[in-house]
Amino acid sequence: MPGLIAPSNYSQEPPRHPILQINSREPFNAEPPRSALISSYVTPVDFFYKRNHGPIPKVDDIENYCILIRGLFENPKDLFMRDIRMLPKYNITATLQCAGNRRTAMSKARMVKGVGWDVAAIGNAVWGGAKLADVLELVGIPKLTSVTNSGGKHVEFVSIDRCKEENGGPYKASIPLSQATNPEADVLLAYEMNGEPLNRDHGYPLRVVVPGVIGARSVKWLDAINIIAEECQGFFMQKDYKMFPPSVNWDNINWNTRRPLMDFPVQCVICSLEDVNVLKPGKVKISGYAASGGGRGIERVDVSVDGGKNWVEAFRYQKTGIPYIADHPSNDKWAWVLFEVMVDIPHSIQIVAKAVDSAANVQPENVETIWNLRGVLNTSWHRVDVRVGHSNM
Ligand SMILES: Nc1nc2c(c(=O)[nH]1)N[C@H]1C(S)=C(S)[C@@H](COP(=O)(O)O)O[C@H]1N2
Ligand SMILES: [Mo]
Repeated sequence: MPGLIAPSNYSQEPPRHPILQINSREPFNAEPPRSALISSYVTPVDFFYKRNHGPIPKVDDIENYCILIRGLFENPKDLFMRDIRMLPKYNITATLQCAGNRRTAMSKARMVKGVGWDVAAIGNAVWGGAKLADVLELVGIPKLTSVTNSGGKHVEFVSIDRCKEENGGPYKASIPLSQATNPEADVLLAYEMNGEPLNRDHGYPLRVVVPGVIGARSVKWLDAINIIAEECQGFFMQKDYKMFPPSVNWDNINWNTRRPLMDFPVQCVICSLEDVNVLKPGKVKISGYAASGGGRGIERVDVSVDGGKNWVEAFRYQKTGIPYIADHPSNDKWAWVLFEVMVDIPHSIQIVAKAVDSAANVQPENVETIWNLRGVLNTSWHRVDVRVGHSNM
């Protein structure tokens, strides 16, 4: 691991913005207040959720930092930052969402195991870096390869952080080689976030960004890339980040029966209101975010002010004031869509939001139907309660 070191304790953590709500301190897991997410289409780095499984690595010698590319192909190679920077640079706007986003709400239906996240384990950033397809081409693996001559079918990303789930070993994950070598999948080795060098929390000096896929596959502090025959056998691919039916519990779970989660499903959240609100009767602007995985756009966001009986369609945008059209070529296809709608609130009610993506996928009405013991992918209709009171309340 040239140039990059992994502290074994939490004495060298980077500074963080006080606005973040801390869900766990060691490892550091934090999210902004939900209202901070809708103040801009691109989430400021300071407000972007931070999801870690160990102490934050440190660069001690950037000149010597290199990633080792090894495995089932002809010419193993070490690539330095200058090699990565020599490749064409792309700026891709992509939303990263933790599979555990909205876990706390799932836990209320029935207990789940995992870090408690409210609704802000998600953020939208402009990631700058080289395409993985170009990096792999540089080491001799052509674009659009799904299997190498020596049988490589998956691309494993290995970090250097020390995770207790890996018994002190590094975080790792993999994606299919066909996705990695497809330039249109926009998988990046990113060295910038919102035009600045990545900071330590988000993977300095180099991280993977797999757009449209749960955040867990976007490995930070990249140390090595392995071309392998089977998907990565690490904890976070095999014993975590999988979705089980509601009937599976900790006594009957068999991890081998499920595939690792990849694309995230359609999601939407109201960010202008908390779970419970006291408002004056009258007009209220409801706003939030909607996103879907796999590059699918947001076809519609529906808002109800009577608990889901009647619905109005919200205005959607990525660029302020410009209507968003799902599947339009000028959209950021990997990025979330913000929505807003004015509604009239005459009395105490439940406000609900749900989105539909460009493949007509819809969100499930209730969290109970998608409950799973790890509390992943809570994409149920987002509900907030409004109690109408008077200003002196
Ligand atoms: N090396 C490493 N990469 C990692 C993780 C980690 O703990 N270690 N966490 C993953 C998870 S679960 C998520 S959701 C995202 C979070 O990225 P962020 O902290 O930049 O928001 O990073 C992923 N990459
Ligand atoms: Mo995550």
